[in-house]
Amino acid sequence: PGVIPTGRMDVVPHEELSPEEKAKRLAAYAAVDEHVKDFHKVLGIGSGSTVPYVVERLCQPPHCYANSDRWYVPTGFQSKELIVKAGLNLGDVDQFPTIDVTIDGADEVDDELNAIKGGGACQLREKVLAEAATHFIIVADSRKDSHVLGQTWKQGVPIEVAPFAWAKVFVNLQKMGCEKPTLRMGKMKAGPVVTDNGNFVIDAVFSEPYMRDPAELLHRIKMLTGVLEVGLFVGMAEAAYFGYPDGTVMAR
Ligand code: ABF
Repeated sequence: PGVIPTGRMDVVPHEELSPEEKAKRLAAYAAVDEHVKDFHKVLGIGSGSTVPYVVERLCQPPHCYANSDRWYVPTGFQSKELIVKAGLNLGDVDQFPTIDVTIDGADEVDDELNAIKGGGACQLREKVLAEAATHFIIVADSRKDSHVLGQTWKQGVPIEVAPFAWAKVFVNLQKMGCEKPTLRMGKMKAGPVVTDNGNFVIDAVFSEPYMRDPAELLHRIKMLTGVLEVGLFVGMAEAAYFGYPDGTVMAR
């Protein structure tokens, strides 16, 4: 009583959502309820189609009561729009180099909570926000849950590269054993996808033996000059929440 909830979002009734969307919403709500505390002053907001449900939850009681003194840091254009449209305080990582909790989606998560991220071409900012966070939490639907990376996400490891260096990195990846590097193109194929940081993305498919040691693969790719960030998030996540179409959520 006496406290005005801040933050606004239109909430689609649960029964109107598809089973996949319901699963994403339930995973996001469970992660927020478990990991966001009233005293947290800075939250990192990731990218993708699951994260809008994170923001939705943060705009509901009891979380919304903390919104007026809390700052939200986005991983890219999409999450910035989400934060602004929800009426939340928009911050940046140079203002808040330490974040209490970052919640983000993933393309695939293995048994050790290592993840492939970057299907939305935001992996550089996503990794900065994951590393800046005291607690990094993944939210996803059950299709992302995997034993070994590369089993369900067949598009390859997203690698953000300086535009000037993309062809050289491409050759480096082939020499390293990458089966199929692809320069990611825009929808109309008129030119490469350009990230929020003005860079290109190479999607690099590696066979299972490489994917079984994501730490080593990450290290080798990162050493290539021109590579700005690799969409392998190794040993970063504290927990992952997977929503299932039957309405259950599994946390690991
Ligand atoms: C971001 O959004 C990315 O790292 C990943 O590519 C994607 C996951 O999106 P979704 O929640 O739509 O599956 O988190």
